[in-house]
Amino acid sequence: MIRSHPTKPFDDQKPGTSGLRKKVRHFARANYAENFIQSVFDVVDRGDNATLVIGGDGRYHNRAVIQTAIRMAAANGYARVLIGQGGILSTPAASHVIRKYRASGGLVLSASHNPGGPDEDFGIKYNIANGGPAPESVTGAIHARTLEIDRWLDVDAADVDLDTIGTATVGEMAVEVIDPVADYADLMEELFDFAAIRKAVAGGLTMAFDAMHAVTGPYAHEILENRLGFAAGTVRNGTPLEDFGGHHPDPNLVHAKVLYDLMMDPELAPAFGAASDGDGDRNLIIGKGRFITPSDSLAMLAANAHLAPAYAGGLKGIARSMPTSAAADRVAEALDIPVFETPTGWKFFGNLLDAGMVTICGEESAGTGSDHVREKDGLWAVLLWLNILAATGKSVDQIAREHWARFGRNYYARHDYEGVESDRADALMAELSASLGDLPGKSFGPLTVAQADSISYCDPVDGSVSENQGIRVLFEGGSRVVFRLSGTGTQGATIRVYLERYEPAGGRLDADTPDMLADIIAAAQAIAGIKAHTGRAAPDVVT
Ligand code: G16
Repeated sequence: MIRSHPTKPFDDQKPGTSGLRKKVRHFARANYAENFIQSVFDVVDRGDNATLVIGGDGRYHNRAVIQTAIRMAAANGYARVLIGQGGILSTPAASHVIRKYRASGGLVLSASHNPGGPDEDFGIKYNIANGGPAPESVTGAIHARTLEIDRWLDVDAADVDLDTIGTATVGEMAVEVIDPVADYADLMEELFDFAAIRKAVAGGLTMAFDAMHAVTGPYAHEILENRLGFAAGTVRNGTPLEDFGGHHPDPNLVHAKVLYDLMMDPELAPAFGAASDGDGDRNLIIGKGRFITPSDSLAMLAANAHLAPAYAGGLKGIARSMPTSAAADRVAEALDIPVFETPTGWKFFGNLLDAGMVTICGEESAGTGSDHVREKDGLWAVLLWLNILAATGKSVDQIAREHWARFGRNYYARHDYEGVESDRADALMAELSASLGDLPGKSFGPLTVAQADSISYCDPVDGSVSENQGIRVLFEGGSRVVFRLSGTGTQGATIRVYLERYEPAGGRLDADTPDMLADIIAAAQAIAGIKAHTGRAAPDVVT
């Protein structure tokens, strides 16, 4: 029997860059998750006999929300729900399952790279039938619905056993608990030359993969150790834990420092090191003695993708988010294919991928992916790197050096100021916006501003316009600084400052990044008055 529960709207359920993210305690309040899920069900396209995928990264509160979502889906007329065993589906695996089983959409329960546990973060994101994050037209409709919702529906049913693969019935709806790894691992085996990688492994290729106690552990065990033959122990921290072992599952140089230190150790480092985040969509790539920035990784993967079977026919185009360095643009130019610059957020790549205009996409925030799914995909990037290493027999360092010698090098860093009072961060951005017209022609040390603007994006496929997507200051000679507020935090505001300097082929290609960026960092301070606004003398995280 369907039950209708009266409720009142919450005024803070506007989805951010990647869905609704809040502290667990905030999410666990009466009606909070229910209102959001009901708002999704009330507005999304699903037709008759719809299938819904529910996946999560295994963080604290995952199982409780899954049981709620199952009862609500049954009351809202879904015919079938697919759930990963244990409530687990990495975000890229969820995207694949939505596409493969022709689901009308999916609920992805994750706060990505944010910490987990009773005092940490939780999130819900809705993905549409193409497997990708809902576009702004849909998230806008969901948000509007949250502001007027007055009831949510469920059925009276016991919890489903999430740990046993099989089928159950809730109300009139079928619930299928599926193997979360198999479909995804099979897809990877179709895309990449597993035989060549296996041969390289047998020939001595070694690696360390840090799953950060997050969702990729089971995927990495199956693919890297079982299918590709890497030694047991290659996958570290491979058991998903509800609190990620108390760590921050963000694969960057700060939170994956143990891996970084290992890879910089000339005696102990394996040939290749990688990590992934809470929900498995981000990646960190480090060769022995050589860290690869996410922006460079996108460019190097694009330049070498033809070595993997799925991309042997070439790429249709490349897309990158605006704060991502322009390294990939030079590859696109050499390949004579188009490059698209989108706002931050994977959802902006969806239309380009669906329209067949691009094959590979990437973001500075450690996300890279292709048209195989509609999410960024951490293990996919790792496997494409492995495929390239196996096909060329070169080291990561060699591939990087040869790339820079050919295309030049985009020195790049991101400075994050975290937990800033929202008012102060807003004031900084407002003042910066107001000063944009005065900046062109002004000099900061050796740098002169060529152009300064606030980014707005017109989607080339559907013509939709997204405004205020960050502030960009371009200097003469191709250096650049971008300022934007993070859309994924749950506490105060995070100011992100993206710094980039291009050094052409034949220039200084092996200098230290902080040295190369020093003038731009000083200019960014002067332009935005970060210290005056935030009281912070230095960023909290540099990646
Ligand atoms: C999400 C989006 C990414 C985006 C990132 C930006 O990542 O999926 O496409 O690059 O947010 O984060 P911020 O707004 O904090 O800079 P994720 O991994 O959190 O889903």
